[in-house]
Order: sequence, then C-alpha cells, then structure tokens
Amino acid sequence: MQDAISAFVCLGSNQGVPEQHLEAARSALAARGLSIVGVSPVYLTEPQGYRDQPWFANQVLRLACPSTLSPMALLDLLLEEETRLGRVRSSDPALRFGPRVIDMDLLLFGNVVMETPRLILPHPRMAERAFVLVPLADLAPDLVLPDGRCPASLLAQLSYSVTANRIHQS
Ligand code: PH2
Ligand code: MG
Ligand code: MG
Repeated sequence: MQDAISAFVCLGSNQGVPEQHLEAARSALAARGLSIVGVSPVYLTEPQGYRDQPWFANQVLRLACPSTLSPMALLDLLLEEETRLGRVRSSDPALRFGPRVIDMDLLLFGNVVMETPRLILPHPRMAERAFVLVPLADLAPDLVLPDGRCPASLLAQLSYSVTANRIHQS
C-alpha cells in the first residue's frame, strides 16, 4: 500500500457553543471514514478579517488520507459536512469572513501546490493567521511547507500573543 498523505484542516466556530461545533465536526469527519491522526489544542482566537464578531474557537486536525482521495474530493467532503452541521453561507460578500457555526478549511494536502477557482493549496491566507499557525505548530512542529518555510518561521513574521489558550492578533 502506498503511504498515506498528511492533510491539515483548520476547524473554526464562533456561534452557539463553539467547542461543541468543533467536536461535532471531528465526529462528522470520522463518520465519513477519514482518519484523524492528530488534534491540536482548541484555542480561543481574536477575529481576523471582519473584526466586529465574537471570538472563535479554532483547532487544527491532521488527517491521514489514502492516495485515492484527491484534494478536491476532500474539499467537497468538508463543504458537505459544514452544511450538514448547520452552516449557512451568506450571499453578502461583506459577511464572507463573518460569524459561522462551523468552518473547515483545507490548509495543506501533502506537498500539493495548486490554484483553481475552488481550491488554492496551501491555503492562501494561512501564513497571515496566528489562529492557524499556532495550533499547526503544536501539532506538527517539524512540518515544512511546500515553499520550504515552517510554521514557526511564519509566526515570527506576525504580531500576535498567546496567553494560556487565547490567541490575540492585532
Ligand atoms: N475565520 C475567518 C475569518 N476570521 N478569525 C479567527 N480568529 N478564526 C477564524 O477561524 C476565522 C477568523 C474566515 O473563515
Ligand atoms: Mg475560513
Ligand atoms: Mg472555509
């Protein structure tokens, strides 16, 4: 059998009881047959992008994907499960980065680099986001991104702070 491919997914929620939505997301992915081989701590994180909204709970998962699963098939599965868990997408572009029950963003799929209208890998905004990079560094401290950078060196470029499980980023 060929080696499994490591994919990293960032979970996020800032509505209802966010930690419960993260738990429901992990269960949903496992129920779809995905193998979750690593989970970061859950962090409470300052909203980025659209700032006037509740703080998020964020967590990064590591999945071991069979070589038969394509990045696009994984994306489709994540979007389907977001909808099943109650995510409603607003047609208002101003709310693209607004509150959500659950978000499951594909950050990395092995060393795949791709850019299509539906999916860009690595995730195009991950390098700017402490709420992604801090849990990613916890989970995979030795990870090297396709461009040779690692989470710690990306974090060194950002202005952020971590206090217990809270991540502030201005
Ligand atoms: N997701 C966004 C926009 N801003 N901020 C935090 N802290 N956490 C998120 O998951 C997040 C965000 C769009 O998906
Ligand atoms: Mg997102
Ligand atoms: Mg998303």
